[in-house]
Amino acid sequence: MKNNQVAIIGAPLDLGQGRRGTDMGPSAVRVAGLGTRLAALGYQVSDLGNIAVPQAESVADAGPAGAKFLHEIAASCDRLGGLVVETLQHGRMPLVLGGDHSIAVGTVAGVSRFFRDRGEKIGLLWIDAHADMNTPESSPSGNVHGMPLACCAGAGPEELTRLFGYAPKVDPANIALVGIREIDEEERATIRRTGARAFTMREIDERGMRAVMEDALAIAGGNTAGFHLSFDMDFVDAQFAPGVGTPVRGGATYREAHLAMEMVGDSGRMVSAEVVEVNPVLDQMNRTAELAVELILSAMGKRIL
Ligand SMILES: [Mn+2]
Repeated sequence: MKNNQVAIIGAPLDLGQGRRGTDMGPSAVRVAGLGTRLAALGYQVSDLGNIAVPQAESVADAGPAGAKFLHEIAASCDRLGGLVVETLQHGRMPLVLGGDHSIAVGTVAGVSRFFRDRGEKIGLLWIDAHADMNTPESSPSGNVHGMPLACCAGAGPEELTRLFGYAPKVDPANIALVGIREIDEEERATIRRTGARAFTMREIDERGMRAVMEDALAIAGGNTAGFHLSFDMDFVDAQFAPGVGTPVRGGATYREAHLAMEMVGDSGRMVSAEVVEVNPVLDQMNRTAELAVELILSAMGKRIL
């Protein structure tokens, strides 16, 4: 599946979460040298710029309390998904920079749709401290960035789940969720109901990152055209990735995160990727964006030796 052509797409959305600033994420990751470092690794890189997204200050009515800014987020995801489809049609691998995690609804919709049109299905590797499996009914905050994985699995507001006219975007049998350590009470039910496989931090502690990633890659990569990687920077412990909106202690170490991404690179089955929730307002000297670039490089095949 190795594709030498990569297209960077910025999705500077921050409507999906309460702590503002992820709209600056794409810029921070570019400033950390993503494009030139991918080129140094041998990729042909094009940067498609940022998709247009509304600013919170320009939206008069935030809409439903259970899913704030739902209409604006759905419109942004529709736009992003369309660009992702086009990118794949041009033979390029989409690499999307968030933005809060709600943009994944658009990215995954685009990748899913491209392969669906060819009679193929994709897997989904979701790396995150949270399960992102809330629905407007279960969400304590109404922030959509806590819902995108549920949406990809077909649960949630129709405006998001039925983007491009069908649901689910990914068969839950091919969804692997790695790194979770903070779940809302009612979210557990959605995880069980969808049947997605969740690997908790406890499981990583007990079995080790290598064993967990082997299983996760088999779930997302088995019987599919390949998988999409959705990487939330809050997976990594806040001591290495302080610039995220919802840090949770007990995250992956620097090396655990790299090992996970090196195994993604070794698998050769990643068809698209996104890195989300980089928040420069909360960061220290762009450390989190720099780590994001390093981890992307590992997933794209960078090796120590
Ligand atoms: Mn997330």
